[in-house]
Amino acid sequence: MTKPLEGIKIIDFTHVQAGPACTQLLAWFGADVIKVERPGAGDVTRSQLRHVKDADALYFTMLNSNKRSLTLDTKTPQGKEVLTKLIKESDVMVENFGPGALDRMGFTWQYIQELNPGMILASVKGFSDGHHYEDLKVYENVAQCAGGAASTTGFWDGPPTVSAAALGDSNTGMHLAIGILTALHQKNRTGKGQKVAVSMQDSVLNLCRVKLRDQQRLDALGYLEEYPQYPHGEFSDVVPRGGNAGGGGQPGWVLKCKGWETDPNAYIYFTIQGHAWAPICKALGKPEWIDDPAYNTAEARQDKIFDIFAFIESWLADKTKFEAVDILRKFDIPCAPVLSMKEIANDPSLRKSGTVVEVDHPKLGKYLTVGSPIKFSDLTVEVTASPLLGQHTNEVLADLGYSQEEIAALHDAKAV
Ligand code: CAO
Repeated sequence: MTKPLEGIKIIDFTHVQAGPACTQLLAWFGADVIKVERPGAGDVTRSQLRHVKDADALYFTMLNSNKRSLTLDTKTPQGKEVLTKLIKESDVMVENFGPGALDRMGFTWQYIQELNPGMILASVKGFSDGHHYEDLKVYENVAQCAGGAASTTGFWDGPPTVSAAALGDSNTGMHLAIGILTALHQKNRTGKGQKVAVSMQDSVLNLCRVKLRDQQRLDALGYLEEYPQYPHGEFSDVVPRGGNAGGGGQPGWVLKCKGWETDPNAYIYFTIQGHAWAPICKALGKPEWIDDPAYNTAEARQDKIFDIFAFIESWLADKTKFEAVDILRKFDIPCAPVLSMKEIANDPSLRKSGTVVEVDHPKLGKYLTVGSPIKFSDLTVEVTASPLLGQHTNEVLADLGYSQEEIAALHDAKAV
């Protein structure tokens, strides 16, 4: 079976997480992704946080599956020549170097277009072109702080907090993948390539749009009715941190279940969906609340929402998070157990759907990684091991037309 992106050749000039997450996705869908790495060292994540001596770290293997690895020193004349040939033969080049690095290497956008007018150059930077911070190098948490996530995450009496979800890295990579596919679609019609640029700050903000919504509501009203600060607490002129409150019109909270004293994840998330009030009351054994005007509208419940949550916690006290969800699901109540990474790793449904997959690596052995979160009716995504450093160097050079003698000379010159 042919895969949707088969025939698309991608120069993967990415490192760490944001860029590799993007190109891994495209490789899963069938693109030929050639990861270009510095000889001897490679992507820094190959050696970061290793848990098996001399084997590539999970940080690398989980972001670079289904790719080929070409070592190339693009600062040598021979290395530049190889890159030039690759550019002429490829459809997409993806990079997430620090600002200006590609230009300093001699491969400006103008020059790349001269070499290959159909080329799509896709870049991740911390901040967008022309931004007053455009010169900054950026990692995940820097982007979460600059994109509005940190100031709005956490509890009101604690400091700004970053999320464990890679909102700055993998999320930016996903935005870039959408940009690349859009540019490829246009190229199919016009034959022309283009530059696709995504900044980590913009990608974080794109996921924090409801907080920009809230800033404007706060400016207009002076309060935000769905935040825990309302109606008993105080608001300043900026969107506060709302703890575990639901971000939309449905109040929700993380609630303790049986065993919370010793298990840090013995909790469920409980949502009080407005039209589910009657089933909630039935599930909790509180039928008298259904028609009580002190409880039967969202507005009436708002000033006692934490008393209601406290009551639900008393109902949960003798139920594990799984038992609780099994009861609540019968009443159509939106809820879920708070799952630990260990529970996720062993979840049979996630294994069955290919969302968590086991991969065999020649040096690391068997490891778990995430599979495609996007499911297709006509494509089964198979996750293969990430390449060893330079595993495909000779193969890629031969594809480019280099003879065995020329390849040996490139090795001698330490260009590959
Ligand atoms: N051959 C020769 N040189 C190479 C090379 C190769 N194959 N690959 C990279 N290099 C060179 C670059 O040309 C650059 O050289 P100069 O600075 O001399 O021009 C040098 O390696 C360093 O590249 P860098 O600036 O990208 O790397 P860094 O470790 O200093 O910074 C990072 C890392 C991530 C902070 C920076 O790349 C960055 O800000 N990227 C954009 C934002 C981003 O994607 N961040 C997310 C990372 S995931 O958390």
